Amino acid sequence: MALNYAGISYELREVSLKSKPQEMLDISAKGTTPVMQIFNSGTFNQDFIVLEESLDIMNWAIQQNDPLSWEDLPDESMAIAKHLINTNDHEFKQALDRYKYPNRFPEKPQEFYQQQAEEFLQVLELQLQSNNFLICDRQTLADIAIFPFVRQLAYVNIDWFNSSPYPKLQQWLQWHETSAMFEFVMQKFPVWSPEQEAIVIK
Ligand SMILES: N[C@@H](CCC(=O)N[C@@H](CS)C(=O)NCC(=O)O)C(=O)O
Repeated sequence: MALNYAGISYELREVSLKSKPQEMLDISAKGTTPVMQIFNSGTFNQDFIVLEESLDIMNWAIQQNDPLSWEDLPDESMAIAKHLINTNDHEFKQALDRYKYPNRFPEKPQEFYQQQAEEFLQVLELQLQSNNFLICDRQTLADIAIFPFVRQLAYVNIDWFNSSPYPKLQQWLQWHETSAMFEFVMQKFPVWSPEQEAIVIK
């Protein structure tokens, strides 16, 4: 979404996590997606850098072009955004994984992990009481970094989520899910193979 927002054209290689291509592991032994290889333009020897974390990819994209000022925020708002993203990527993500796959974490019942995850939902709901988006009255990087994870949580038990006491969060999720940008990036592509013609996203 950040690449699309920044208007960056790139070659997309869809990967099956069950069968990671050697070409991916050669540039990133960590073996997680997304991973982005960026070639330095204007060099004769194929210099490149590799970004292995989605947040790094997002920040890189916005550094190239930030048309709607996703990162042009007052210091205080920026600090809140960073804090929310950090809580999302650590505490919330951990609770979400346990809530999503309770069989893999039999130490505690699923409700326990749901309650852990809900602590973050409450924080988000509070943020959304003053604005329609997490940081201010427009979409910023924090919304984009966090909403896919709230979406994952919602669909573990959508009836529960829709009847949960988080009406602002429900509206916020629905807004993002139905946005043109999200629909664009959710297009499905065949798994990459070296023989296939490059899929270039413009
Ligand atoms: N913090 C990383 C997490 C990346 C991550 O865990 N990605 C998952 C897919 S969404 C993955 O590649 N898992 C490795 C595997 O299943 O082998 C990021 O945001 O880039």
